[in-house]
Amino acid sequence: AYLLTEGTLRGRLRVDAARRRSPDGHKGTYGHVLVAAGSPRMSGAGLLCSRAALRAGSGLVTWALPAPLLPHMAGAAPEIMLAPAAEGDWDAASATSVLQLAESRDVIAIGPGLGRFEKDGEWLRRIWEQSQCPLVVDADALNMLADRTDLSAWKTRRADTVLTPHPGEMARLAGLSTKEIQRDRIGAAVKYATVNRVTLVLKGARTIIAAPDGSAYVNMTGNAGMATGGSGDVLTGIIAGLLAQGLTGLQAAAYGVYLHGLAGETAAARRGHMSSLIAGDLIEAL
Ligand code: NPW
Ligand code: AMP
Ligand code: MG
Repeated sequence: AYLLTEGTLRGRLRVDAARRRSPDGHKGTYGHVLVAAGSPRMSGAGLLCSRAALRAGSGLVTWALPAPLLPHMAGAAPEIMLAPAAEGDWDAASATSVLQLAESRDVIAIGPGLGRFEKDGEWLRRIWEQSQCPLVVDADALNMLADRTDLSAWKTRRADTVLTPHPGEMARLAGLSTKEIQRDRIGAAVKYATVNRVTLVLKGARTIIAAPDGSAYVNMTGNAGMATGGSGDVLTGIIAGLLAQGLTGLQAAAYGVYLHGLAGETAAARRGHMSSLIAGDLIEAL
């Protein structure tokens, strides 16, 4: 495993070259993120994820959300476009809506605040197999994968796929306890990434980024102030925003985790103490 430093990002991962903003670029140049997230009790997760994608530099963000949320979210963040994708809760038909919306977007971020609405993974499987664009899978969408779904039986995705579990979600994915995951974080992340051919971000202090080829990176940025509700939803948006700008799954995951941690350090310094940090501060610090 490599330490994730600025040198690693610029050198081995070649992130620098992929991050130039062309002087004559327009909003279409920098990609369009589709965020499929949120439910009535967790609308904040979708809002944080969408705002983070914009702050990471994505040109456009559309937030696909359950229709009942729409009147409450209109105006919450005027830069974000809203698309009702489910009549009530996320249901079987909403996968079709997400796929239709994704046709004219460059990346899908899926999972924050969806709630637990379906256990067999079929909903996610449709989006996984039928969408052509890079995919970031987080939170409740990971829990669908974990419910005894054999991911290796799913069709290999043509575009990059990034999974962002925290240790609790990773334990569900791997069928182990959180303690077992924490005992060998690099081993668990590399095994899952190589077997399932995904980029795996195992979050927590010293986040691990594992690539499908078996290489792994250990992030050193961030602080315990980031252990606060919504902080992971922000990371999902950042990684999606970087994918939309043309970074690969591994580049976006590694650079996104690094930036997310740096934002945590900046936000803690601005607040005066890390204990006061909240997830929205990370977005402002970006
Ligand atoms: P324990 O307690 O240590 O055994 P869940 P969630 C473990 C949304 N949100 N190191 C830990 O287990 C999300 O997007 C919405 C070790 C913990 O109890 C999801 O959709 C918000 N263990 C949904 O809520 C803001 C760790 O996992 C368990 C660990 C549920 O997500 C909040 C919790 O995992 C939230 O983001 C670590 N570093 N981290 C909003 N404003 O709308 C976690 N664990 O049960 O998957 O619950 O992560 O809160
Ligand atoms: P989630 O649990 O999905 O909200 O994600 C929490 C986010 O905060 C992840 O990106 C974690 O890596 C980060 N985080 C949580 N605790 C710490 C910590 N003690 N040090 C650094 N980062 C942390
Ligand atoms: Mg989370």
